[in-house]
Amino acid sequence: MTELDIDAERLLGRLRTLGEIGRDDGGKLTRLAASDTDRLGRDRVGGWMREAGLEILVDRVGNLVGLWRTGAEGAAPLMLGSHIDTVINAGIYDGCFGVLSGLEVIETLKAAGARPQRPLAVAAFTNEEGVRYAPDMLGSLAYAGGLGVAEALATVGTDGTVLGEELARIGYAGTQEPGFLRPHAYLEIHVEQGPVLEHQGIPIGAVENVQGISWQRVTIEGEANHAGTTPMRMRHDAGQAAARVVTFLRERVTRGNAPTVATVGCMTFEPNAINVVPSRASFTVDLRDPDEERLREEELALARYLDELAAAEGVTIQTERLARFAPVAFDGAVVAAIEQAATRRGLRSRRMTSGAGHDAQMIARLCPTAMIFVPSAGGISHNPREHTPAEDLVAGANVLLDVTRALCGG
Ligand code: HGY
Ligand code: MN
Ligand code: MN
Repeated sequence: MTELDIDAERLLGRLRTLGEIGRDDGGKLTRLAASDTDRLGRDRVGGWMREAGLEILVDRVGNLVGLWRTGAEGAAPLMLGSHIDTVINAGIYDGCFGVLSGLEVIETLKAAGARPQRPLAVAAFTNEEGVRYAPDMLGSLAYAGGLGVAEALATVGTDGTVLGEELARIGYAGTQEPGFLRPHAYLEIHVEQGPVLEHQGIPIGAVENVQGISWQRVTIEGEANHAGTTPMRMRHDAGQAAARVVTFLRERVTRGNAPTVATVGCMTFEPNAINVVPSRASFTVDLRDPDEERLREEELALARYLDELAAAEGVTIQTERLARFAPVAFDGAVVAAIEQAATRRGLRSRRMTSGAGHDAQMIARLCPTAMIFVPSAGGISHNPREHTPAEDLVAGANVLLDVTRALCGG
């Protein structure tokens, strides 16, 4: 296979440009799914896809796809992609690196006069982050047939908006049915968002599986009372009960050496007044584990603890499931192709598990799928300090190019 390289300056420049879209007056970057800033990001990426001569296709849940109709008539496309929606106060690489690298690979092949044996597509999936609308990976889940379109569009956000209405408002309520292109294979490149590659000095991760995810919202109803006059033993303090759950989770998942992780990322009290015992606490629990059995055990242990807590504190506790995805194993042949491509470029690689959820976790239901990771500085992500050195970004994108060529004869 003749050596071909991506256009590093074009890729890095686009990452910086997209990374400026959606910053607030304080410079914080936030492009929540189907928001006005998400629209601006979509418009920018769709413009680059159009300039590259790709056909732009949008499905009913807003998944944005650029398609190069080439190769054998009727052949299933090789799909690249990720997401461009972000968390709150985000970095510029999470998701965006995957979409822009996929576009860069296609543009490089087109410019080189390559003649792939199959079409090439690059997708930006809706609402991968799940910050505004749960579950996360909603767009790719719908694309893979794991969530009905009507149900997806009826999803109510944390701000009370309805996803379908918001997609229509920003002009991305497309007409294609999710899954309209069934990929031959799917490849996603992503920053690792963890410390492993950097710590080991390895530039390429050949991701062979993604851990399972369990999201739920817990609501504790206690009794408002006077902070000064109510004896401690007479309180039904929803805030105190919530704090005990947070401590329980930390102590439970750190008691052994299992890789289970637990996070309480959102918490609100009512009436949220300095001198009122909280009557209500609402918070989210994010549990993850690469082993389905262990994940289920952790969910059950939490449920048991909530029952005990309700009795002990004299409160009522309700839970609402927000997302639940089993661990996913990727395709061994595609993982091997990633390792071979890295080796051919003289790059060390290692097989690894993804701690974060990804669209690939959903598209793996449709076709052979795998991911490429590049190192994250300090293992940091979901944080404006998220960073990956340019040489690692370019090396990763070149490996994506080579695997793409290997998979579609480009
Ligand atoms: O939550 C996740 O793992 C991903 O960032 N949506
Ligand atoms: Mn991501
Ligand atoms: Mn993310």
